[in-house]
Amino acid sequence: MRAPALTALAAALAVAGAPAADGAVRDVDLGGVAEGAPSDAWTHAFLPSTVRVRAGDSVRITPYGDGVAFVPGAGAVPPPLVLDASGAPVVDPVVATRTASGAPVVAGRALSAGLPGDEEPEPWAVRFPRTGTFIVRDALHPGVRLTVRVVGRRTRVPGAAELRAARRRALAGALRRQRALTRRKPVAGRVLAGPQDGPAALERFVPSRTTLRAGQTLVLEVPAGASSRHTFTFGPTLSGLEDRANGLLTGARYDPTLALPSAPGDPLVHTAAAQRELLGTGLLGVPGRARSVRMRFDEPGTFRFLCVVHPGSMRGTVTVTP
Ligand SMILES: [Cu+2]
Repeated sequence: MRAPALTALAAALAVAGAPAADGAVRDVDLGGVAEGAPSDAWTHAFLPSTVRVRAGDSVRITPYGDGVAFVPGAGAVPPPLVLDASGAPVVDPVVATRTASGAPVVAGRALSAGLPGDEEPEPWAVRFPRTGTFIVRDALHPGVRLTVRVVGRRTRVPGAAELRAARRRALAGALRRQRALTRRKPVAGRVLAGPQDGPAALERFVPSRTTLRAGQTLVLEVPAGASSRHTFTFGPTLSGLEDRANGLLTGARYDPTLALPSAPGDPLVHTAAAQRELLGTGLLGVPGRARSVRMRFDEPGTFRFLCVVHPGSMRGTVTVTP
């Protein structure tokens, strides 16, 4: 959440740095889903992912969800998460701080739409005064990038209608992949968080219900090259966990007790007592962390878990029989 004073300042700067009157403004979406997509579908992409504009034009990026549009300074691309001295993942402050909408791209200076707060994220524009090829990234979702080709003022560039059509095509392509993902079969002994195919992803566990015998071990994993961060977190009640997890990203810092593994060891050992406390994998696949962990279930019962990054949609159940 941003302080009100800062928000007012940002608004004032946004007006001061509004796109130049002589430049066109071209719209690009960050994320979004097509109508008819599975309810937990997500698209990790700029739509479209390439745009051609003239020098002096602006690209206005509308985020749908928790993406953060980010223009790296020359040679400096901070990872979405860095580990602080205690080993807890922290969002880089350069990423966390919103710069004025409409600001020009200047060599060596990073521009960021800032972290999403409690309110609906607002569109954020970047002006491209000079010709060349520029990359805008989603700072929170690795691999998600927008290529902006800035050409001379006499070169033809796509108009707003062409861009709209390109957005629709990109969404339709993602929808096909999202539907195919819903048909993907679970792998025995494993639970996958957030299946993904290219830009198409589902915010769910596959399978969402698993049954095994006491003493058996599950592999809990995220896909290779996943754009999203996920955890497997067991706790006494899902609503209590969800309360703790909500707003995980509204500060510049993850709650380390949720973001880090709650216990050492491989495998993590699940017991009824551990479930009453908190048993979590922490964020899987962040730099320096594995993308899978093993968890052994020692006591019979039915145990629910969720992902602290997506607590509303990503929930699952493990049933342990004697
Ligand atoms: Cu998740």
